[in-house]
Amino acid sequence: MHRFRTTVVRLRPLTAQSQSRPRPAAVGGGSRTFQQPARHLTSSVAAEPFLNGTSLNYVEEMYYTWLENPKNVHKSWDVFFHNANAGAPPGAAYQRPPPLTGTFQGLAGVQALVEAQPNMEKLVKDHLAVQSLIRAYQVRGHHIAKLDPLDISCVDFDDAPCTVGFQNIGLYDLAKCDLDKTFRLPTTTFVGGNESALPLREIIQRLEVAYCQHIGVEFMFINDVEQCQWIRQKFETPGIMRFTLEEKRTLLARMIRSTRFEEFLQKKWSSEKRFGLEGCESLIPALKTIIDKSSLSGVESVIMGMSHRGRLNVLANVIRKELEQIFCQFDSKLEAADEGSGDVKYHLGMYHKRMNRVSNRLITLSLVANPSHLEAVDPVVQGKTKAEQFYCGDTEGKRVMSILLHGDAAFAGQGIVYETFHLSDLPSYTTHGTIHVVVNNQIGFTTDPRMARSSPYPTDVARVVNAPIFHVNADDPEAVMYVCNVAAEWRNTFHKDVVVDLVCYRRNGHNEMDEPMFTQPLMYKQIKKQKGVLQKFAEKAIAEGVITTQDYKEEIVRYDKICEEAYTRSKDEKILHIKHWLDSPWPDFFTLEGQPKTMSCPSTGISEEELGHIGNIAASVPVENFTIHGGLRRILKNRANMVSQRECDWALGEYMAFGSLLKEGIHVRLSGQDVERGTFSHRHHVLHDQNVDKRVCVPMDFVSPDQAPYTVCNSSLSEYGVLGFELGFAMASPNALVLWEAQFGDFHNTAQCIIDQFISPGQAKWVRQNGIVLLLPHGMEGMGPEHSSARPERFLQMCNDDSDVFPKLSEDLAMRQLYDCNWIVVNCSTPANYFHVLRRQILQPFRKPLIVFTPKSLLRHPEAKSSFDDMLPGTHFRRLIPDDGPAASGPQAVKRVIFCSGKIYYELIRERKNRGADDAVAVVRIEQLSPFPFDLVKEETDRYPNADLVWCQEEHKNQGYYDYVKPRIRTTVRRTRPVWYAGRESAAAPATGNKHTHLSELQRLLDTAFDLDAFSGKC
Ligand SMILES: Cc1ncc(C[n+]2csc(CCOP(=O)(O)OP(=O)(O)O)c2C)c(N)n1
Ligand SMILES: [Mg+2]
Repeated sequence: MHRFRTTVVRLRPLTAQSQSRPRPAAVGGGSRTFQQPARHLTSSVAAEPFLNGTSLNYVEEMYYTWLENPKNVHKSWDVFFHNANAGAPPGAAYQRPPPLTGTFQGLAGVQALVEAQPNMEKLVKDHLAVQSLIRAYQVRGHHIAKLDPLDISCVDFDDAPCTVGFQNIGLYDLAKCDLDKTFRLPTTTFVGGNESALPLREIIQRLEVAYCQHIGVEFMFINDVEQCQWIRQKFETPGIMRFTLEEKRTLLARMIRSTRFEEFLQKKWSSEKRFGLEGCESLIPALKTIIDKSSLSGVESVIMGMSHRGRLNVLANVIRKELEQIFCQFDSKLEAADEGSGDVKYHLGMYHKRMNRVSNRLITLSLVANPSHLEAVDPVVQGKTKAEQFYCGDTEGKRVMSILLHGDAAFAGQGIVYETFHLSDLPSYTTHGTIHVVVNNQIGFTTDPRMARSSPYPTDVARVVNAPIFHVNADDPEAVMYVCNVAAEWRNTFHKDVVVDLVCYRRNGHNEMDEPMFTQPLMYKQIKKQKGVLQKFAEKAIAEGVITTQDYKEEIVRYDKICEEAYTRSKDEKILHIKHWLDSPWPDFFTLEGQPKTMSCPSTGISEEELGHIGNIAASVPVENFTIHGGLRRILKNRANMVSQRECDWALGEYMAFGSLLKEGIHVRLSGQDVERGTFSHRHHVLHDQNVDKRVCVPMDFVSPDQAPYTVCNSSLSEYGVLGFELGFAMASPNALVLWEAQFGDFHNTAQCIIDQFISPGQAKWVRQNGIVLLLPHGMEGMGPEHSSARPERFLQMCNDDSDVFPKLSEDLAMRQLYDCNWIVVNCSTPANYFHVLRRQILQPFRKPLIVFTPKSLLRHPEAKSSFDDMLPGTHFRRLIPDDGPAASGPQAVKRVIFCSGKIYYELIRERKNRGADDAVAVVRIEQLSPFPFDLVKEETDRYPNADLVWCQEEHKNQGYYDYVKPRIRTTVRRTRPVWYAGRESAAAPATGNKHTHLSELQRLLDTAFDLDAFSGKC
């Protein structure tokens, strides 16, 4: 009894879940009122020895069965439920069941029944025990499943004891003699098939087959009963894992391709790194099964992300990249045809449309190019998938889906995996279910899982989103194929994430040159003894008569010949075209040669009428009976006033840019933390009804009846995940303005990997363009070391323009510079310029990432406003804004030109006015920092021949823009004039935490900027 109690205690949290199962409709019409048995019974549990917390499960089972048909339960239960429904007080109803024939007749009758059923307690206990045992298999069967082909698994379940198996029935107070007794099966199992009761021995045997062979199903944490039942049915139903002869032959053929491909590469290029798949060859049939099944259910496009392991094999045998294109990548003599750095072969992406032979439907497969940084591509794939779904109106993910492949160490170790999972169920980020496949070779480079993670499985991170996890022994290709089928069906049914954990091994070292015996001697002794999976599977298939030995050998010869022929053809390739490895082509956007269709950009201004119209939308609540907050009413009124005065603040400038692009059919998507309102409460793109929960209004949706859709979405609190996602979204189409806004600019560094590995060098590595916009609030406003700097110095340091080369001046210089740059970095000082730069992003004939340092206090600065005149047709983005005051009218008399960027401009002109230095000092704003406006800076330095040149910034000297602009201004003046510095001194932190220090630093730098003797005598 003690052991039984222990088991019960252990299982209690699990049994509690069963109370949430859907209730079957009551039979026989409306008379049954006993709708919540668990609750009725709980109240009287204390009074009844056999009805404790755990037995509720059993009673509940009985109740549902009785509801379906009273004859399906023992008469005593029938009477009991009948009486309870007839109004018997709960305690009395089950304490003293009445005689079998009558209605409730009082305690004497009930006593008679108990006496007539002396084994009642034992009966209940045994049924409970069987039910617990079944549940234990469902919960813990995977603990003892034979998942590891090497049989050395280091999965550590801590103190969780094994509670299943014949040897453990004692834990449930069952004895050997019970094995041949027949037990009713609860509705939470499908092991019975068509039987509703089975001998215990048979129940256990079937559970062993379902849960403890080569598949370990982890799903009981899912808190949706329907989903649990679905999985149980898929794995418990007797004989469910059967394949046709045809399916088995296809599987073998795929195993042959997978295995022989690696062997071929090994034979031809034995000293090249390829991160082969040996030890997990069943990955290829796994992916192909998922794709076949998904194609059959209507999926037309699959977007994949993966790291190094097996990538070439996936390209060759899943995506079907021409083999010669892969082989020629191994030729070190091939010249690169494209500009840029290119990338190593196991990072390149691919896009391919082909006929799926199983479904006979066209399917597009793309593999997104990725950096070495493991898992970084995950959110990018999700974003691209979401975009493709969005643009084809696939609101439920039925036509476009993603597959993510992971390594075991990376899946457990990289936080981006978790961040990406958390996007999976958010309305503006969900891709309606991703299939994750983990190549779990039980090692990460040289590190053993026992040192690499604290969770038993590498897949435990997926539990947070209630994704079922199917662990499978990758040495059993049939089991692999089965779980992949189920995973694809799961996604197609529930549109939620699912994980396939391919438990395998890595036959070689981390790469083919690496010696694994240094660090994993025992594992690799075992691996050396391990028969290859193809050989094992082929032997089984031959023994079962699936294929003859001769057919098998011929199939191998056939595939080897395909490889050889492709190898011969690959020798004809003279030039390496990275653009043949494009993952996201934009065929209509470029010419057939992949060039921009023009090299000019039209005016980014819009008509007065349009400005007025969009401005009025921005100032209105365009739906009836919608109560907005009083403070917002004031904001909107203020906007209306600005519109009537023909001017814009920052928020209105942004509105004009978005609204006009939407009107022109360009989708705009703004995503990031709290972007709907705006961190600084200036934007208010989503209005909330003050009286009705969740009722919102997005005025931007009312710009024009045939406008493109506007997406504005508050994101999860993740930078890495969300920026990656938006980058992927922007990848799908050039005809969308996709913006990610950081809460404060400095938080972008938690997404540094996306910036460093994808955004900055993406085009150079992968010949693909991307027009993503990063909005990074920036400015020294006394808020302390954080919340101040978006780190302009880092973005500028990564710009690819040459500080020492003054470009050849020409009409199209600005466009050429933009075309050649890796990204554009701006700090706009006026709403009009912000408006123009956003519109230019779309109107220019190519796509480049745009980094915008956005203001905070300037959002409400009375002078940081623009007139409609600066936004009308014929106006453009101004890369540099010259001084237009007295200094510009008398340039010869100007003693100093202060170049600056961003908010400091307003501090400078205020100080200049205070000092009466308007004639002596010119203040010039560089709005586009990179590509650097050499031509316009030259005009300014030429205009003021007698002035000294100063760069002024509010950031510290080793930060901000100084190191970037100084050599470029020097190049502009052919190093004939020095460029002095007025700004904060070098420092480790971006800003002081002390308000007083902040203000005195500011004053000091302004003093220097206007002290015309500050630099005399220095050189
Ligand atoms: C973010 C990141 N950190 C470190 C590395 C270096 N690295 C490359 S492969 C690897 C091991 C990966 O192990 P696992 O995810 O299990 O994949 P496997 O190589 O075993 O297939 C490491 C640490 C990397 N590529 N990316
Ligand atoms: Mg690994």
